[in-house]
Amino acid sequence: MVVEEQLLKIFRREDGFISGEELSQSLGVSRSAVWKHIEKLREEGYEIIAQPHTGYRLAGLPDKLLPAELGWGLRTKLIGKKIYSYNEVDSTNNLAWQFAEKGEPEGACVFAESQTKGRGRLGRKWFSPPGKGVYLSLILRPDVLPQQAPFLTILSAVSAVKAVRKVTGLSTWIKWPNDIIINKKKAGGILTEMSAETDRVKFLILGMGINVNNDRDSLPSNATSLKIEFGNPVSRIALAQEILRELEFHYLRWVDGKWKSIRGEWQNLSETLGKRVAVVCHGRSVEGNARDIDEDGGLLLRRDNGIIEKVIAGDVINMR
Ligand code: BT5
Repeated sequence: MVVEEQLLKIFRREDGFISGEELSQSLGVSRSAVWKHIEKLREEGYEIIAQPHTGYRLAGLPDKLLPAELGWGLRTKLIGKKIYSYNEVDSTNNLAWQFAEKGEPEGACVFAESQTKGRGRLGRKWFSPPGKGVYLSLILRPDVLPQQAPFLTILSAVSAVKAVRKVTGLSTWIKWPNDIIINKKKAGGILTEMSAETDRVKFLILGMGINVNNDRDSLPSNATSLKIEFGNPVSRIALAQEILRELEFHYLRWVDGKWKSIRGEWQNLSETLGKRVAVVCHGRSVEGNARDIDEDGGLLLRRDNGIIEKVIAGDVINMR
């Protein structure tokens, strides 16, 4: 463990002033080294008070998605066991993809404060201003068939909605397949990408973006943020941790073959189910009543001629 992480652990355990002498003994470094590590933590945004003859005290945490903050009290077995955080990246999905190709194990997660080329589906842009949202990408290596991969988007949407509800109490919904909706506006989105052979998934990258503390002027029209809806800023750390916990719970159930129980939750959280919709995909539009989802995460539409048609991707337009 790096010395800064050890220092944070001690500060959190003691919850008061600790002398430089005690710190230097616990860490096994000189007192001037202690001071240097404290300076490093301050540079990261930790507020540390130094009082002559008394010592140091942790007085404030940075509003940043740092591994030490995200990992503190997380208590997951798999998801987020390894966390990478960056100030700025092109896209967390790109970086996670590169890590996965180099053999990074399942459960590793990449966070960024901002993205210069945040992506949605079909190369669309994902607006990712610094310090406002949660932008994360997770490396997963499930033993499923490539055509089942879209179900990861379903379970991730369930996880995100449950996490937002837990942390804010806001009435939050899923628009099939990947939108997180509050008050009919988009507060988040999911982008699942896959590296696969014909009959084998090599890895999946689960990308998720949630607008947390954006004000109206820092969002596209028809988008919203948790702060706008909640009325107060929301802790990005608390939200990100809850997302990781929910993802672990649902992902482990999925790989255990229990997709039906996740479908049950999706049905309760979906704003698409039971509606008359048109799903537009590559210029083709299919209209019908949204009846259910299946094992592959596909949407089952009942056409006017009574036939059930399965759509596997697309944008949903609510017809009434
Ligand atoms: C999505 O695509 O909703 C998937 C978004 C995934 C973003 C995450 S952030 C971490 C990871 N790294 C990445 O590079 N991406 C993932 P889609 O359903 O295609 O929606 C894209 C559309 O949403 C855009 O065309 C805009 O209309 C709208 N949009 C863009 N930025 C938005 C934002 N911040 N909030 C709400 N809507 C937005």
